[in-house]
Amino acid sequence: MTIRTAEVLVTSPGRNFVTLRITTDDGVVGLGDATVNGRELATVAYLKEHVVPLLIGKDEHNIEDMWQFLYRGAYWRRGPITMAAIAAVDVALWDIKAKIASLPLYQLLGGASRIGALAYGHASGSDTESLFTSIRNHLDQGFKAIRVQTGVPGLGQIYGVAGDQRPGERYDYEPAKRLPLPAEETWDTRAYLRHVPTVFAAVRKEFGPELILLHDGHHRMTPNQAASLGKSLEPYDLFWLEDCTPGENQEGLRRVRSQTTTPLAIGEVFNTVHDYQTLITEQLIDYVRSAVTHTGGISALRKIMDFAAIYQIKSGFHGPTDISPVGQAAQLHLGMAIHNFGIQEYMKHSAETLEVFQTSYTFTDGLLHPGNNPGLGVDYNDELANTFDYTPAYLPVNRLLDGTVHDW
Ligand code: GCO
Ligand code: MG
Repeated sequence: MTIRTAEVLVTSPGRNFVTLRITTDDGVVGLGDATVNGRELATVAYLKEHVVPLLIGKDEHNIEDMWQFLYRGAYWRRGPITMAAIAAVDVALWDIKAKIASLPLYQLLGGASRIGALAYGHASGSDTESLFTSIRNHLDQGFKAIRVQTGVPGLGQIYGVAGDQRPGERYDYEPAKRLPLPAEETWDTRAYLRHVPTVFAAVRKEFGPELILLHDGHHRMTPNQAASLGKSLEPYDLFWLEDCTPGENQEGLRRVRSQTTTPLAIGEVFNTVHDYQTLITEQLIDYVRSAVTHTGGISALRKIMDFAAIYQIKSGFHGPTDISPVGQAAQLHLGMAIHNFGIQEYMKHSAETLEVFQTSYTFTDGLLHPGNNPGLGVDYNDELANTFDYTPAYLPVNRLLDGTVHDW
């Protein structure tokens, strides 16, 4: 049994996706996601030029050996492009293996540890009224856990805040814009720190103590500012405060941790277990935010989660719309199987995207269910995909009031 072909597919149903499709000589097809938002063609080149030629004729069953061959064999280690390319191969091979076994993938990872995966959606609003409308729309869709992002008085468009919603409207937030140059936003951390606790106070007052609430700081604070925000949010009982400070300064989290009991989540921009070493062994975080897509695939993220389990740290895999339905399905199967599952981010893909990628996963009563199709449960519609041409898009750039570039 060998790999016959490996194709790199690019489609853009409203936003760009990169997919690897591996086919065996028996005609079994596996899919993997290699989308790196705003840098898509880098993984396309990495896969086409440097990975695909290594796959042809290899035994599709030797997933771990293939992972090690691609990781160690590159000599140049880590980084989002390398690890997304390896992830695409890893996930496609897991998809093939499960299809050959005629089982949904989570069965090969140990079987179901729960009835479904608790998922959180993204609510936002430029002011309290529009935020409440957005929260109500999420509750109407069945969400039991909701991320809350808000505009800050005096600042314009900022991270995480979509256009204001009307009742019943679908949340549609995609920060990467199809512009020749990145959009630029303005940021003021002091204004943000003053405003955010007042918003959570209002949300708790309106929606009560039970609703699970999350918030993303998106790497914009120093450890000291993050500690102060964590403390001021304690009365509102957050499920987590995410990326309160850039995670590559792992030691900086000691300061935050010693000052606040607000749970912390980090890791959406990490790509290996080494990025987590201090954070996990010193229990400086509560949730691992990595996506299967950006962390070398199911094989590698499984190892991170087993390592984290020893320290009572749980999963909160990154699931915005820039993780394709293939990547989302992969982490849903992993989340079903591991014991230390925490929550799954779930920003619904657009209708067009879900016609290109037909998924077996469903969302009911706040939980995601992977479905019973063999493998990942995702089919790729070539004919439709080919009608959506790649269009360059950039994530925004942030500047402080004096023009200094800041974390976005
Ligand atoms: C999240 C993330 C995303 C990122 C996006 C960048 O928590 O979902 O922070 O919103 O900004 O993935 O491409
Ligand atoms: Mg985030």
